[in-house]
Amino acid sequence: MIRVIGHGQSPAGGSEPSEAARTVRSFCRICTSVCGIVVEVEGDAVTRVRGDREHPLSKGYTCPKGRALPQMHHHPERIEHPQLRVDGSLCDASWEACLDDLGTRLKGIIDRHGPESVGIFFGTGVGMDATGTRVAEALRAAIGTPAKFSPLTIDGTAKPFIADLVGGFVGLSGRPDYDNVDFLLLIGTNPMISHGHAIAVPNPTGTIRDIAARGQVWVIDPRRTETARSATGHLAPLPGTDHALLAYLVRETLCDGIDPSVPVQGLDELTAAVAPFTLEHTATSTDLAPEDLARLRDAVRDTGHLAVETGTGVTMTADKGNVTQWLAWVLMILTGSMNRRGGLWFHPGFAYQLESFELPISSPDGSFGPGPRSRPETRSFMGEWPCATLADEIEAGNIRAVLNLGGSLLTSFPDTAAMRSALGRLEVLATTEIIANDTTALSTHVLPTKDQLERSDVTIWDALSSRVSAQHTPAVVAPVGDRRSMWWFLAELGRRLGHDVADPDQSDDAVLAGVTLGGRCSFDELTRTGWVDAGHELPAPWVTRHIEGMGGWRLAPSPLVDQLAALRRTAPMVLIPRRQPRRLNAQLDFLGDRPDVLINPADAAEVGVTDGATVTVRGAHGALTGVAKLDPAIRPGAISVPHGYPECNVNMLTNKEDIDVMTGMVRYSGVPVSVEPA
Ligand SMILES: Nc1nc2c(c(=O)[nH]1)N[C@H]1C(S)=C(S)[C@@H](COP(=O)(O)OP(=O)(O)OC[C@H]3O[C@@H](n4cnc5c(=O)[nH]c(N)nc54)[C@H](O)[C@@H]3O)O[C@H]1N2
Ligand SMILES: Nc1nc2c(c(=O)[nH]1)N[C@H]1C(S)=C(S)[C@@H](COP(=O)(O)OP(=O)(O)OC[C@H]3O[C@@H](n4cnc5c(=O)[nH]c(N)nc54)[C@H](O)[C@@H]3O)O[C@H]1N2
Ligand code: SF4
Ligand SMILES: [Mo]
Repeated sequence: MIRVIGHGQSPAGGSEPSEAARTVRSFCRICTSVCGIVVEVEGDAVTRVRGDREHPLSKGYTCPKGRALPQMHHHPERIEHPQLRVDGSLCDASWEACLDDLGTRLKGIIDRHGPESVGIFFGTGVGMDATGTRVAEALRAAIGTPAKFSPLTIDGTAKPFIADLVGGFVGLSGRPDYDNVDFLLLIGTNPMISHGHAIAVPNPTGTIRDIAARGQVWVIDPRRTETARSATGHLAPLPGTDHALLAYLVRETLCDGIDPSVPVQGLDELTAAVAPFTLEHTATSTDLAPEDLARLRDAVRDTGHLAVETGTGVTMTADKGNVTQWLAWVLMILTGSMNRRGGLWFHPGFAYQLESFELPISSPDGSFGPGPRSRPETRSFMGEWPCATLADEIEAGNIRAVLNLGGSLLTSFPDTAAMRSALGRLEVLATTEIIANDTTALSTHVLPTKDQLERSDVTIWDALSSRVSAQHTPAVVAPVGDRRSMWWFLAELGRRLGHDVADPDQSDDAVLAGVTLGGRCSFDELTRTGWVDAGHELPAPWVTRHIEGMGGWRLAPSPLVDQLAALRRTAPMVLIPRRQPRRLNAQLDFLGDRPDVLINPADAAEVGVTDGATVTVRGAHGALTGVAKLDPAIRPGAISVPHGYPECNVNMLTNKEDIDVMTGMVRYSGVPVSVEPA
């Protein structure tokens, strides 16, 4: 069923739009919740963003980040003109001069060193730009470089990896049936602040409170988070021990007997793999009281069906992320919660329409390709090289040019010192940006692209959306200065390299019309209505068909069984990540969130640190200085520092060698550190 909802330029109930002051309906593209917004504009000034009460999905909800779009647009450091590095300094230049220089240099590099000498980072800034992403992918393919990088390997490979191994298809994107679930187990995710990891949880406060009111919400997190405070249960294990907690629950579920109607394979291997995880063993490894673990087990036993959702607190623990995500899926499979109401549903994609064809069945060993030469222990996964290898590939002289499409490389990649030194060696570092930062300061070419209010757009990551739906927005304001569309820049660059990836003379809307909607609706219909919802069936026959065709869910893929058996203990003091309400990664710095170093009062007392004191946090290769906040809400042994700050840069503590050998995922949680007064 396709439902369309009206989408006017001026929301009903608003005053008549005048030339000077007008309101435009749009949707926020800061995060994947894609809330409906109403943007107030006076002349060139964006004066206010508020929630669109008539929006079918968000119904007026927004968060402080979306409401900060006017300040983002009017940021004092916004980039309005192309810049070219001449004699060591960045100078304003024309697009023509920048493109010609960049084209000539890239062509020379490719001629001398081959296509793999060009690395491309698909950062968060291109991730919500539909035409930018599409044309960037076309240009990457035309150049023929395998050196593609994206937040996939700094955010969480575990989710698609487990879909591939256990579900037999990397594109199985599971999401709790938030509307109907009665038992929600959240592990290492704080949706109240993040609005979900990878998949969107719009209006998380309402969603979590509703579930807690009708059933149970349990949060597993070393910190008593905003979400934990609204939950019915919270356990704070040692960081990096969630796999043990889940293995215990799986072991108990197996002892109780499982739903015989669910097709599975590998039951004996699974039973053997979780056998060591008795109550006593698990209580010791997680540092949880046996009574608390038993309480959770009883709650799971009583509920029948449940949904388990994980976040970066799981996916960022490198090797442990895979086994934890695996056991989370296994718990849902064994309780018959997969592909059913009140459990987990799988997004068919609005454009991709996974239900319309026979899904290929992947290898139980994982689908990998060759990795970069400088790091022979790594492989490519989903067509990408691990972010952890970029610095080494540059140092080895294999990568000589980087196209950084909306990325904050110095704050988001591991090992800041190594990254800074590697980026400095590049012949070309071309960055498309909207606001100057420490990465643009190192770049050879800075290309100012349209921000989200300056471009028409459609939603592209439809499998991350909470509905099977698509949205469209017109451009709200004209681009400032010389800003151009990301796609246009890439098309012009392509032309200079001899590739026809898009006609640069087209309009934005012509390119947007070519972004596939998979035939669920026409582009005209979407621009007219703004929002199209295709709905979904639960259970979904396409999932049932695929799993049966595979011979049942693969409960015990051998790479995971081996990883579980080989896991080592976490260090006594570790760094864990956290998101903040008024920031997105390195963005929205003007909203005032601070990089407080959260430390348990008992840990602080042991090392002589007081509240508000300046502390040094030391990792394997570097240290950072920050302000300690003594916080009883964080458990002993864990230090929480957010990322995205150029000065107090948490990636001074991370290590590009410390990765999951299966997927190349960086360890950003459970990083061994020590703390001392500065
Ligand atoms: N230690 C540690 N490191 C981490 C993390 C962690 O928790 N700990 N988290 C990781 C995660 S989950 C992620 S996703 C990555 C994020 O890594 P990045 O994608 O590098 O992070 P952002 O800071 O979001 O950078 C996006 C950049 O795009 C720019 N931008 C915004 N809108 C636009 C636009 O419309 N067009 C263009 N051209 N640019 C735009 C912004 O100004 C910003 O500089 O960082 C990772 N790094
Ligand atoms: N406001 C805001 N929203 C965001 C972002 C942002 O920067 N700000 N970033 C966006 C991005 S790029 C992403 S990837 C998502 C991430 O979304 P989430 O994964 O929900 O991110 P966090 O809110 O950091 O939640 C991770 C939680 O894991 C806990 N944790 C750390 N280590 C462990 C562990 O070993 N075990 C367990 N059980 N828990 C652990 C942390 O204490 C933290 O509460 O958020 C997105 N949304
Ligand atoms: S939750 Fe906030 S940042 Fe995300 S789309 Fe909605 S308003 Fe934008
Ligand atoms: Mo992320």
